[in-house]
Amino acid sequence: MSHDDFPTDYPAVVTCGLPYANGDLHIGHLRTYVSGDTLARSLRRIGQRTAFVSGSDMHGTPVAVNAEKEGVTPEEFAIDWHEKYEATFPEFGVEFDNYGQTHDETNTELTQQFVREWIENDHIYEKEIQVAWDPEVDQPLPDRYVEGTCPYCGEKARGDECDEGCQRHLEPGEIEEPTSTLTGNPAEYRSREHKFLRLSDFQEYLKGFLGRLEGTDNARNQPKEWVEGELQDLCITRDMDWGIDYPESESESDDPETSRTESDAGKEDLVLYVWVDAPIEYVASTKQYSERVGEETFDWTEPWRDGEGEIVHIIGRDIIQHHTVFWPAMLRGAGYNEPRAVMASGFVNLDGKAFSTSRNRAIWADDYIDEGFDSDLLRYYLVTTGGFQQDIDFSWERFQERVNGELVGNFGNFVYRSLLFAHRNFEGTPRTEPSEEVLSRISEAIEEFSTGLNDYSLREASQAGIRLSKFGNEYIQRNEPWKLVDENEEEAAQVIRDCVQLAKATAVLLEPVLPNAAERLWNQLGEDGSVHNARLEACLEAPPENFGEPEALFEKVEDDRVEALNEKLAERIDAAETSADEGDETENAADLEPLVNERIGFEEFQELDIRVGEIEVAEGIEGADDLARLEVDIGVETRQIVAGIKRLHDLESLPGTRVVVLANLESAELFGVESNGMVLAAGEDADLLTTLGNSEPGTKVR
Ligand code: B3M
Ligand code: ZN
Repeated sequence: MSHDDFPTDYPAVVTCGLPYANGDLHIGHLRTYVSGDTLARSLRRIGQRTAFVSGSDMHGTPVAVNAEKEGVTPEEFAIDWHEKYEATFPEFGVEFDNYGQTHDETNTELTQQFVREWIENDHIYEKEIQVAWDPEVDQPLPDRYVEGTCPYCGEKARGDECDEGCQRHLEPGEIEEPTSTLTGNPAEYRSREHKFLRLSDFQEYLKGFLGRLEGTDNARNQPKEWVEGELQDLCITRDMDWGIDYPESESESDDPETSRTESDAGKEDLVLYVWVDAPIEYVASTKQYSERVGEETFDWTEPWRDGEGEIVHIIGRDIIQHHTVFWPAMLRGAGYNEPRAVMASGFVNLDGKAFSTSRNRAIWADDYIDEGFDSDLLRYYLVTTGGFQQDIDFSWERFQERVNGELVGNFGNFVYRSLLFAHRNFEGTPRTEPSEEVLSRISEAIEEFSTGLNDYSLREASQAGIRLSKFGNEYIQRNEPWKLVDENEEEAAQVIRDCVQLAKATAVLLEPVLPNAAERLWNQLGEDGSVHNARLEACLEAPPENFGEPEALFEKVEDDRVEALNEKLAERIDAAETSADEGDETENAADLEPLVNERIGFEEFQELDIRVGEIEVAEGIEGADDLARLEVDIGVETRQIVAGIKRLHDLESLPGTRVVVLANLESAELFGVESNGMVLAAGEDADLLTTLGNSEPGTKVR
């Protein structure tokens, strides 16, 4: 790999985290896939040879548990979902070069080869460990078959992941107070032999690797503390029969007659941990792509093993540890190349709260498509709302605002008026050269696009085209071609020539995020071929001389539509809640903390110095998953306050927000940052308290 700017001389591989083949996709999942697709398209725009691959994650307890609920085999269950995903991604313009699945032959073989390499390189050992066991059904409880408490942060955790807390991977036996998800019984422990990958062999390597790693800050920084401390070895086998078999050693597997099959007795229930074969699918999927297009076009061994290449992983922020610690060690241990970058995205919330698939509180991929919206609109929202690492909020109001403001009002409006004017007055592109001013503004946009891309900021790269169309609108407004047509036709021709060039440039620049609209625009311009194959240089090349009457690129989202969408959503959530409540009527009341019975006197209350404040600065604290550093103006002075809101709020949108601050709380130091006061917030979601009127900062709360 190089650390040169893109485009480089080597082939790139862009991957997206594999979705577990176990249920419907929602727009939170889509954020990763749309971003991966946008990145791959962007790299191609600048001339980087790129393979874009992923696949379905078929194994592991996330699949087995859900299959069991449905009463089907994990294989049948996973295949159904895999086929569903294969059909869904293209509906959102997500066009993988190869979309495989972890249970196929390519991945099975490759995974077993990886493990053999580790064995050969002496990175594997066997150890007896205590695994959770359900005494009632007399079976082992791997991963999601147990729930309990995270030993690191104390949050509720399930099996192998602290999904609601610190997001750390948990090794078998680590979860505290484990209970079986099969029967609800407290789990017991049994000893079993398991295989381990000695991660400590890679400690020094990983430290160096993290120093080289590119991508988003969260992926580069969060793992540092994990590799500084003692590295726990990774248990790579599980007591299950759904998965890829732990491979025989070379000598035993030489004879195909004796090689193990799923039905073999003895160790039949020991398969590889899902996190072993899942990332190897990145390689397997690239291999399948090579096999399909031919090695002359794309040789998978070049980026992955025998040559050089630019491997970029796009994932959700909950699987950073797997991609920046386990995976590089796995690659290294088998003699493969390391990734160049990991981009870890934040989650998508709904009206400020996390999606809850069990409560049907989500925007499902299918529902979006059924509404008949162009997938470009959602792509635009997902890629350009907030920074990549931040959690972003989805609401139909904001969706409407972004679509109507930026896509209809700015981009759509600019190209429509330009092309319509050009068509009516010049039957297409006026026969003159574009002006220097416009050419240099386009070059600037090209530069912004490349810089954004090289900074791994898809939002910045995408905004280059949007800013260019904004410039276009101002350019038209300033030059008033509708007046010039009668007064000075030559000047009018110049202005319109410039606008048509700008329109063409926006098509190329916005193709990665808005592939459908860009193609429509390309066709309206009378261009040959497809905008999907156009390079950035095309922004500066002359458009065809003739084209027909344009059509609006986007439709406005009307208020009553938003109302209807909100109603549908609320009905759906209500219905899910009612059915959940029927199952457990006391749940809601039980969710609330009991009232405190002891009363306090008014004087005691008066000792609290509570003030109105205004957030001036909000930024994440490096290395801390949840903490943000705020500067809050409390009238008399500006306070630095540390608040646990990093993951729960879009920090960029906070400056200017009025909050309520407990000013005389004793100071404390968190992650090396001094905190002077407390910003008051409600509940687990840290819903920030604010004022109803606009009380000035410093006003005392009584
Ligand atoms: N299947 C899904 C997740 O944990 C998991 C990703 C695998 S990526 C190699 O988000
Ligand atoms: Zn935790």
